[in-house]
Amino acid sequence: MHGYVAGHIRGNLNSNYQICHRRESKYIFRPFSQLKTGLRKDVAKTSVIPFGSVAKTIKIEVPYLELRQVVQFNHVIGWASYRSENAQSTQQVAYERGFARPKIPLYLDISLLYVGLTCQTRGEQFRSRLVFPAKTFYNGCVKINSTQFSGDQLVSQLQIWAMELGFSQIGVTGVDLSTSEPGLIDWLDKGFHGDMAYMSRHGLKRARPAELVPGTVSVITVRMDYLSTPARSGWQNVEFDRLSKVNEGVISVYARGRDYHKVMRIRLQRLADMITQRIGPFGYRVFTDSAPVLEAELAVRSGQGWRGKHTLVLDRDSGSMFFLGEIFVDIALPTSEPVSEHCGICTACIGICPTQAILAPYKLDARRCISYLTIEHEGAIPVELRPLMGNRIYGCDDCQLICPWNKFARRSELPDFAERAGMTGVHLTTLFGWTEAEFLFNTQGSAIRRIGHVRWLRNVAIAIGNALRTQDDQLLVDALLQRMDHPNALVREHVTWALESRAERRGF
Ligand code: B12
Ligand code: SF4
Ligand code: SF4
Repeated sequence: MHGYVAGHIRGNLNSNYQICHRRESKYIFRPFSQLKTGLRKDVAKTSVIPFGSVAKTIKIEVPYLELRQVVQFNHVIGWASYRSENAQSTQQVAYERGFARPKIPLYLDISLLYVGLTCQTRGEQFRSRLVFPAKTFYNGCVKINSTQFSGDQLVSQLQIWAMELGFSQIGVTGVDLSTSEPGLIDWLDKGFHGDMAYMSRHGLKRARPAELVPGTVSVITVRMDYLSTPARSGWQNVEFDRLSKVNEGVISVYARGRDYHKVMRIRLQRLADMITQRIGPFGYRVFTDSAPVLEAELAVRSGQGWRGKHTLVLDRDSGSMFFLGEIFVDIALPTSEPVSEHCGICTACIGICPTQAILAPYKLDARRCISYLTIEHEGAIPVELRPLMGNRIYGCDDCQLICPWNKFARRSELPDFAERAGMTGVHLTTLFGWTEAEFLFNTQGSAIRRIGHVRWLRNVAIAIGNALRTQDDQLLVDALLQRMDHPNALVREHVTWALESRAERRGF
């Protein structure tokens, strides 16, 4: 280690020490032995060893040292490298900010703890944490703002808070998703994202949390169950039955309550606030399906479940009927273990997909997925896929309904996800008859609102067309005829297609 400390330490200590090669920087830590911090006498006199063991620091500049309750440093960390899982973020941050030398967050073993450190560089605040050993010489705990905790304790506490907030589980993972990058690149190269431009816009940032939010060293992942029907055995059959009622529109289970983006975001923010109250200010950002983040990959790495062959995350205790969310944090937390995968030889989700969107295990061509077609896709729905969509007018659940693990899907306790009136069992003519104002009113606070009235009519027109393939129904025909003059060409084209579906049934 080679370093330079030009520091002023309040509380009796002034230091201006040169740290030379092989000379332990005990001077940095000498203050500990002189402080009245409440630490017990049996705390060993410290050295820099725990620090150096994880941060292979080549050069350290500590121009200013300020001693508060424990120790806080405002300093610049020079050229350094450290645990391989963070090397990537080091480079990314350095590159992004145009640093001549990487500025890094310090990262220590999970058994080690940290106190606040703020690294000020070029007027930008690059927050990170200086980690101090817990078990090694602090009797397993560190005082921060008069509060004692260990990393493990904090994560256990997080789990409790998370439950209180309606999450089902939390996990923690690091920021290295480099092994997911080839899969992401391949998926984009094949054009599987269709016209979801936001999927390609940010390139590999999606797989690089520390590039998206510089300073991120850990990711807290959460999941939230959303099934609103009683999680009795057979809920899947109830949903399958809906698909056979061709005159009714089927809205995907996840979209029948309040928009999950809102529900999750508010609660993630509360969770972050609770952490702040506990450990003091720290750097973070909350996400749920709201930014370029590989949420499923983070979830899997943090033990929320395994990847099903339909690409969703599922778990033995909860199936896959849950949403994912994350808090990117600039503090190093102990990571949770991934779980083993339990798909075995099952391929039920692949087989049942109405549009064969799952080309192979873990390989989904979004352009064929009904969820994409009804929600994300703006233009005309490919004619060859329309008959395969049946009465699914918003999203699709088939690959989840067939999954044996979803017998164990859990019911959400949150009133937000309670099924709203008019979301199931509604005749297609009613849904198609909604004016724009009625559409906006009926979908207030719901994710459905995002697609807008035109796409809604497009989707329902296809469902009506498909119903007319199986039966004669003048009500449905009349509903279509009333939309023949719709000002939007997309709607008119789908109405025409739906009317022509009658002829196909008759074999003309
Ligand atoms: C884009 C998107 C879609 C697209 C594309 C879906 C997809 N599978 O990519 C469309 C519109 C089709 C879609 C549909 C749905 N979605 Co969506 N979607 C997303 C979004 C925004 C990004 C997903 C993504 O990154 N795709 C890009 C590709 C590259 O990712 P990938 O398929 O995971 O690719 C990886 C694998 O192929 C892997 N890989 C390659 N080979 C192999 C081999 C093995 C062995 C393994 C393990 C992996 C592997 O490498 C790739 C890189 O990691 C996420 C939110 C987010 N920000 O992450 C939600 C998200 C995935 N969706 C979600 C949901 C709920 C759905 C729907 C169920 C909604 C519905 N009912 O209609 C459907 C399900 C369809 C399905 N079978 O996936 C949830 C999933 C929750 C869960 N339990 O997993 C998410 C996480 C949103 C959230 N915050 O909760 N979605
Ligand atoms: S249906 Fe079968 S293959 Fe698909 S996710 Fe469930 S267990 Fe895995
Ligand atoms: S959501 Fe539906 S269309 Fe999409 S992959 Fe699953 S079964 Fe196929």
